[in-house]
Amino acid sequence: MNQNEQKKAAAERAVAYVEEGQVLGVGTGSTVDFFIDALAGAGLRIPACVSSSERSSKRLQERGFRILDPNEIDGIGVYIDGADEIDPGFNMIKGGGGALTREKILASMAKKYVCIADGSKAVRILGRFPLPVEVIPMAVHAVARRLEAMGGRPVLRDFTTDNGCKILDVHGLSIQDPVGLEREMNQIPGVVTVGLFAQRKADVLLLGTDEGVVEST
Ligand code: ABF
Repeated sequence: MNQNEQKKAAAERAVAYVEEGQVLGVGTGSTVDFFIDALAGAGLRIPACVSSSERSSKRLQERGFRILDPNEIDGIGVYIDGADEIDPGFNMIKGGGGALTREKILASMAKKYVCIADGSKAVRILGRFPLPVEVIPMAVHAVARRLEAMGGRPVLRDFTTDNGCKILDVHGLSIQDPVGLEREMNQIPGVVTVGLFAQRKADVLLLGTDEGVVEST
């Protein structure tokens, strides 16, 4: 299977994790796009969805799903989203698409996080993919200096997030302690969100591979 076929296979498998009658959390990305299409064909009873981007909300609405604001609900049953990297402990780097803050909020509200990804996303140690860090604009320079002091090489992305903030992509990290690094980076004044999902990591991984979808919990 090529990369797209792996994404599609993982996404289709995720439909089995959707809980009927509960608000569904939906992430963002090309793998999630495949999931939304598969969900639309499944005919499940889903009262509403919350999504991590305008892009996913639009795709869901076009297929007949009702979208709610997260402020209107108390929690999410299942949250289905992709990743840029995932390690054997299910810690993830996310935010390549720039939606990391909304993704982290929805992940924190969910009882279960199901990660869908193609085989290229599975790594032994996180960090080859530059770690996205969303930052308040006036703090970009100060935060960049702090990230350098932690051994990273931050590069400012030419992009403004849905929250009006900037993203520093931190290169050159080899993340041995994902929980500790997430905690440490979260303490830097001006950091909105770190794209390290370790304190709230995935519960289930559906990984598309040449041999089919590998399902692990
Ligand atoms: C979201 O989509 C992001 O956290 C991650 O950056 C991206 C993965 O994209 P794709 O599914 O297109 O590889 O999950």
